[in-house]
Amino acid sequence: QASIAPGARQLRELFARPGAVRIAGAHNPLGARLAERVGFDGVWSSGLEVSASQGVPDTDILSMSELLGVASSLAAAVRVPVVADCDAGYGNAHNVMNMIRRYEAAGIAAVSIEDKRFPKVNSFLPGRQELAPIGEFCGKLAAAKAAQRTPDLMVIARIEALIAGWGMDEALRRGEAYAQAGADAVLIHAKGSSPEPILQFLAEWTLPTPVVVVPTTYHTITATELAEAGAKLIIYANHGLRAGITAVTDTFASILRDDRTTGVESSIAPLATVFDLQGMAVQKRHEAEFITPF
Ligand code: SPV
Ligand code: MG
Repeated sequence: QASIAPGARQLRELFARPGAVRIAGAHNPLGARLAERVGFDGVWSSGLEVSASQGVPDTDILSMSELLGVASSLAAAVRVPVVADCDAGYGNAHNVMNMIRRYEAAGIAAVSIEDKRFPKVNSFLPGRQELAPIGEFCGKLAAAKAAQRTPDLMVIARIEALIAGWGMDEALRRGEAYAQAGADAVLIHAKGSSPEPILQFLAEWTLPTPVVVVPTTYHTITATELAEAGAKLIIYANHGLRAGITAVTDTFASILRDDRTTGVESSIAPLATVFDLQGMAVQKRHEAEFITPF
């Protein structure tokens, strides 16, 4: 078994390479393995995916422990780094410090916290999108950096100014303050169908602090174009979840309609793939090594 660096070190090494790092959202270890298998550089432990998978809104309903449990299970299942969506940090700076210790101990490579008021609301939901004061959020970032015990864990500061309708100047002002407060990267989020605001932010960003983007609604732009514009980490945050919803719905409906499963057999994964993804081949090898000989 080849030894691999801890996730945080791996992520820093990926950041040091030219071009953008691409990661995909997951809400369980199976999804994380699918992302790893197709070749993503890492996995995003998505708050939206995890909350949706539990059937609750993405509005800080789940506790830190529940989200940590999932993030930790993803990190245990794959060899690529896991970046954890930690919403608004689950409270104030004290909560952030506790959160950092827990996520760090779970082998998470990077945590993202956003400058929303707790409880947060998913960025794509219309209505209340309240931002925390800049000073308060800088305090959370400084607390996060003070709390980490290993050098490599990255703290991503997520700017919600464009989401909340506060404009580009405010987004840049916040990003600069967050970099100053110690953030290892800033995430600029947007919810329009045009990539223009993101491209403008990238063009006006002058600090060496890397920029993270989440091209969910402005999906026509390619990763190559985003990388050329200066984005370092690209998060495909929820596509696995949404693909699953469509595929499962269509499959279930087809079974009821056809009165049998023959019509879906060719479009669903064979059981062999399921066994493979859950590590049956590895367990067989271990059986030969650790059980049968004794
Ligand atoms: C998530 O995946 O939970 C995110 C990204 O925070 S998004 O939902 O696209 O805002
Ligand atoms: Mg989220």
